[in-house]
Amino acid sequence: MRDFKSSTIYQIYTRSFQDSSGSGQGDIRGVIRRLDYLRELGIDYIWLTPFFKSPQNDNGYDVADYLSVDPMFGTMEDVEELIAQAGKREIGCMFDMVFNHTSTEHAWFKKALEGDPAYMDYYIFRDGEPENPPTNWQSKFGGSAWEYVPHLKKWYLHLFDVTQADLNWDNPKVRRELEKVVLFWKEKGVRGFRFDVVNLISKPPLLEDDYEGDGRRFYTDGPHVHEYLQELTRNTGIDAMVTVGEMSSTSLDNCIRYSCPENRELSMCFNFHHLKVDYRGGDKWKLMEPDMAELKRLFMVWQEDMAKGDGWNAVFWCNHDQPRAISRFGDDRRYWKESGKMLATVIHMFRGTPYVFQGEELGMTNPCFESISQYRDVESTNYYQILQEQGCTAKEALYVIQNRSRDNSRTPMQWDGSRYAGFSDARPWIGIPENHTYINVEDEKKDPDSIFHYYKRLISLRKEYGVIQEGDIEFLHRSHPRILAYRRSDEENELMVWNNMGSTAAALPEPFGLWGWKLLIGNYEDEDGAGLGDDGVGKSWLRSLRPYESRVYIRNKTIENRKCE
Ligand code: TEU
Repeated sequence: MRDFKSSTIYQIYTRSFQDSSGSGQGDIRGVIRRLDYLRELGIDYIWLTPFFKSPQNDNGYDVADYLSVDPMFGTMEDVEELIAQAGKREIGCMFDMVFNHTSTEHAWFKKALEGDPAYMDYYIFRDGEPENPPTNWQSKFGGSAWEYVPHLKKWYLHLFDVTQADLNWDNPKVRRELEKVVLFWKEKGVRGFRFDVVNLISKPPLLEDDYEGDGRRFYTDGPHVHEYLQELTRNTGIDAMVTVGEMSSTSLDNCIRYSCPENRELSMCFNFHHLKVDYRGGDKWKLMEPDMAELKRLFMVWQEDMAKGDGWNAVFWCNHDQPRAISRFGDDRRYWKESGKMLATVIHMFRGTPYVFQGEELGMTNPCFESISQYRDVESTNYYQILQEQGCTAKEALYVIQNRSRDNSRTPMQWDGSRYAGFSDARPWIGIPENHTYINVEDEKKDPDSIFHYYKRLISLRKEYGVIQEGDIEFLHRSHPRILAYRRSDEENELMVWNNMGSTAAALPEPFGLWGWKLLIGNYEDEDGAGLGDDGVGKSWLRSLRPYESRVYIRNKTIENRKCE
């Protein structure tokens, strides 16, 4: 299996990828059926969102048994076959370990509720009066982060849904149990893991009220988190595998520590700072146009400083918790194709490991459902109410949900233009955007200029050029409002990546001489303005970029050096 620096990882939202049973829900056999597609795209690893036994209150992120497969998704044999079939295609499977919390349906929590002290110590219970939660911390899905259990006269902590109880990682027994889970899947042949909100696992010894925020500053990147991750890695031997931690509201310094090889914690981290640039006042539920200057600033800081610290980024725009990037940072109507390709170029030429979320490689968009009844996510339905309690009209609340709902990314994979998009024979569990009639795998495979073929090319370029994987990175025109330009270089090659992140043409602050440079990839069919000679090598100047235009140029340093000698 490929090392993670030259790999591209594909995220499968298992419930929405492919239904093989006619239930209207995606399943494991559906994933097996589509492995050849992923191989064609050039994918090295697939990360599957949780398919473990679960009441599905948070679509599988509420795990009731880490070692069994929810019948909704298939059987253990199906999973074993998936691992084997993926392996045959040189695709490694990464499973999603939700270790910050379990479902309240988990056997451990049930024993805790029976009052068994050993299992109560698996969770974070605190004494208290029914009307007075131990702290004022807020759940990430809205409301208090504490739930009262009358017969125990205690509260338990849930940073997410009330049915997702936080585990007590300070209890060594919990850590041993979770190591067993990792080893179980490792022995089945899994090649990597994604660890859900893993920077929230270490809570401070004293829980106190937060008068500045929702409590996150006390438990994010908590006191023992690095120690616990090192221990998990050491005791399970996963440092030879691909591991990625999802880091909520984290800091750059911590991400260096999580991902630098000498610390032996994880291969890489997800952080979300760049996906909050359209949160007004930092509030996800307050809309604003993306602040492109801030987006650029975050990319510059994280790309350059992670490299300096020998850390490694997971680079991405989309996942199952985020609206579709093309609807958010691009233009999903007028410049659908151009902006989809531009966004891909920005990420795929970065230093780090790119993640493609299912359908992103097609330019799938937000569905823009017209009624709240079409939304499924617990967070969306909660916030629809909360927004109205805060004074929004129902229409305004719906508008916010349309833009911010996690369901934006959870609609079924668009395989073809048929009624249920080739996802299922039955009515899917969630609606399908109407544009599946032309945004779909079948049509895009036929069109050599499609977003799909562009992703395919980006993925193969990373494998071909070491400079894309590990080259140094330096940004140019740092204060330009729309042009995101950077130089990558290693001993052999130099790369110049130009992106116009806006909907109108942009002049370069100074023309860029193309002599000696070769166009590696670009998102406009005609090469006007590229200044290319017949041999594809630049002969003149690049002076401006068209709306959402991307151009990547390469020049071989060794040839240049030879010329100088
Ligand atoms: O998400 C963690 C997280 O903090 C955010 O994605 C957050 O849930 C969202 O943006 C709220 O605004 C992970 C999973 O990716 C998500 O699907 C789960 O619901 C969550 O953990 C709990 O397991």
